Amino acid sequence: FFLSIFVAFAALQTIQSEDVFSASRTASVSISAARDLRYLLYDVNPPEGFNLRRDVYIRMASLVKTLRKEGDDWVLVLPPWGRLYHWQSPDIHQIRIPWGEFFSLTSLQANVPVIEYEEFIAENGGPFIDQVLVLQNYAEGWTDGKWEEKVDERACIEKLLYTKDKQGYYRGWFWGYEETRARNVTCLSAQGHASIMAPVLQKNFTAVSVMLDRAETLLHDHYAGKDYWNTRRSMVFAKHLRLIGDDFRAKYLNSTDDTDRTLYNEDWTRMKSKPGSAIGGPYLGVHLRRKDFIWGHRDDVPSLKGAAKKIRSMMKKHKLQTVFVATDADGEELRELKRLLPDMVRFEPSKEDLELLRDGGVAIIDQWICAHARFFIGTSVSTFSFRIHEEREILGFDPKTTYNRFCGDSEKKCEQPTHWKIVY
Ligand code: GFB
Repeated sequence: FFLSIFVAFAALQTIQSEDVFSASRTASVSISAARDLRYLLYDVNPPEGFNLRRDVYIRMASLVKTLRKEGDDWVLVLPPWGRLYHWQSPDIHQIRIPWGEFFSLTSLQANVPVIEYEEFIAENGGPFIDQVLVLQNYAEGWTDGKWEEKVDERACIEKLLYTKDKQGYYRGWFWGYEETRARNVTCLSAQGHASIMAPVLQKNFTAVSVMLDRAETLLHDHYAGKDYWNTRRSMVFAKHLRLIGDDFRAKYLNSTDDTDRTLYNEDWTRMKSKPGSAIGGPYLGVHLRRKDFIWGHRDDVPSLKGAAKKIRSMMKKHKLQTVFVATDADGEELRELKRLLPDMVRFEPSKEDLELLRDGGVAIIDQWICAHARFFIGTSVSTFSFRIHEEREILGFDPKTTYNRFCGDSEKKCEQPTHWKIVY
């Protein structure tokens, strides 16, 4: 009896609080008989970077929407950030970072029910995941050269990154949460869009918590469609990062939202700028991707000299005196770049600030500043640049000012990035 009073009271409180964002809980109260609460967790191939992971989030959000349409009360558990290959600033703590440090959680929740991993542990009653599904391709590739959508339980192709402990639980990386363990691990060969997993999660693996590992194996349900854009628009950067970016713009780049016509609405559902309405600050924004992009000797990435030449010609053409450069160039290359462009402006936090912001926060501030520039030029096929394109699209820039990329020094056919228009 006491328990039922307690449950009813808790339910009442949930309803009374009218928290539109905790859709998962309100929905499960009213139709709890029909809809069971289930959790979808996921992780991505370890070497993948920050913005590629943001892309995978969009695919998972789409899957959760499909699952919610067709049955249970699914909630997406946000995989903590950390141990990213590109986040190499020394001596700072970079694991178990919650999404709330980089993104606005209420904004994410207005799109699809999400919770942080630690909230999952609390709700779930412990750090246990019922079922891990390790996604992989088909060992035999496409049969008959024909591509078809399919999912099948198969033997694991690569060495499994999970090991059984003495109690029979599976141990693995689990975002740096050593106490987390899984009850089951199964390999699935999957070929297709994110939502091909929906029937599998409804019929074959019916555990309460299911984690998809190597989630990047799944494709977008509909790249750049309405649902893609809703999720993308809901990925509002955390307010403190936007404010730091805005202060920097005002202080060093003579750029404010009023003069640049880049007024931002915290509530993404109301943010609908007219294309071409934004002017942007009086500077050229540059994203120059280096490191693993040059180590592969790709011919679509310029030398530093080539990049500096292009930057100067763009500044001249657009009558801009200032250039802001976001780059992951390392020591030697950065010195060379500073020699070639002595006046470039960069966001370089002090050691203390870096400890607070971490590499992810700095990446976001770099993107935010590039997103507010009068003109932008990025790096070929870098998802870091792609996310800047989208941010500028949201802010209402003329596509001519956005979809530009550097060409390799001897690249013959230098195709420029595709313009993806927002679907509201
Ligand atoms: O973001 P991301 O997936 O973009 O990965 P790509 C690149 C990482 O490098 C970012 C850092 O997460 C940042 O940590 N980085 C790159 C930068 N450019 C900048 C910059 O201008 N400023 C700051 N602050 N940080 C893909 C990777 O990277 O490239 C893949 O996701 C793989 O794993 C592939 O490495 C070759 O799409 O450019």
